[in-house]
Amino acid sequence: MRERVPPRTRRALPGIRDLVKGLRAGDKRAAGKLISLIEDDEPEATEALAALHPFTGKAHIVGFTGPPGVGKSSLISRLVREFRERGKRVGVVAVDPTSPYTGGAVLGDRIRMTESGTDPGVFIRSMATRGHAGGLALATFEAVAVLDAMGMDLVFVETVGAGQSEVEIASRAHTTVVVQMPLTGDAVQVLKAGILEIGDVYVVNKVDLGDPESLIANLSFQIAARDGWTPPILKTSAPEGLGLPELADALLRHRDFLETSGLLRTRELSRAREEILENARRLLARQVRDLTSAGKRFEALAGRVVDRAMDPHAAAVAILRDATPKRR
Ligand SMILES: Nc1nc2c(ncn2[C@@H]2O[C@H](COP(=O)(O)OP(=O)(O)OP(=O)(O)O)[C@@H](O)[C@H]2O)c(=O)[nH]1
Ligand SMILES: [Mg+2]
Repeated sequence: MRERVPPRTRRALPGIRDLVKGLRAGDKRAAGKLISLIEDDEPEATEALAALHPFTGKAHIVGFTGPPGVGKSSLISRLVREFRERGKRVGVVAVDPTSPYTGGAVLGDRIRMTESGTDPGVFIRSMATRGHAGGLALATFEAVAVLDAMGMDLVFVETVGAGQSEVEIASRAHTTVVVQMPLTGDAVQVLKAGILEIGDVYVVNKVDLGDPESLIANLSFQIAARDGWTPPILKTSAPEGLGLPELADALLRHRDFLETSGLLRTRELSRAREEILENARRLLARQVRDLTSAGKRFEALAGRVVDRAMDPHAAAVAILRDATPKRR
């Protein structure tokens, strides 16, 4: 006998309500499901995020950026342990499906790097977000919002790769950690453009492998105090745990500084502005997609453009004029 599958209608909403309730109660399966909806850019995710929004805004969001292989994942794994020992709940969002977070290899056995891990105070998730109509940054911070609403005290965001967009994502956090490592041999260390402006905390990792002093001198020469905060430069060795308590302390100090100086609100406002615009762009993209897949009108416009009866810009204006704004 075949089970009857209810038609997919707007009655999917009670399901979302249950997911949100589950998430608030700390259910990791609910968190995983919600982040999957975000990854797939499902309209249900928008519904869920609207319901979650009042419960967000409590977590300390820390972004990590730095060249591939510099040790970001290793440092985050260590920090998760460090903050668990301090009684904090920690979430991690890694913006890359290739990041070695699944399988528990990085964190070892005590804390599994998967959402099914047994420690209720840790949730780690790698995200694949290519093709997200709102862009990578929006998808990332929607996932962060899920972990925030789940009650995580800290949420780490790891961006992988050396592109400008990854740097921008990391710097949208409350605290941005820029990770570098000393070069061995006598190669001259070249710092990526923009890196000197965005860091709230600088980490020179892998100090067990090379002499960090010239890099540190280089950094401290170039990094200036901003808005009353002088970014510290810390030395770490992730496998040995060297410098990790100091790094954890620096993150908390920066959070305190943001709160007492009022800069926390400034940063939140700037992120809110970005997110409003990204949501607007996504709405537009969805409307255009609906219209183009609706077919006839779109094909007619394409024909007019080819016939030189209309230019592509005017056709775009026409198609947007047709769009019926929907909230989703
Ligand atoms: N010797 C030494 N090895 C390290 C240190 N930190 C990380 N590693 C090693 O360096 C390699 C890359 O570390 P990851 O933590 O994956 O680096 P990542 O920056 O997250 O790399 P991507 O996500 O690919 O950009 C791994 O083999 C780590 O074990 C360190 O402080 N010392
Ligand atoms: Mg990594």
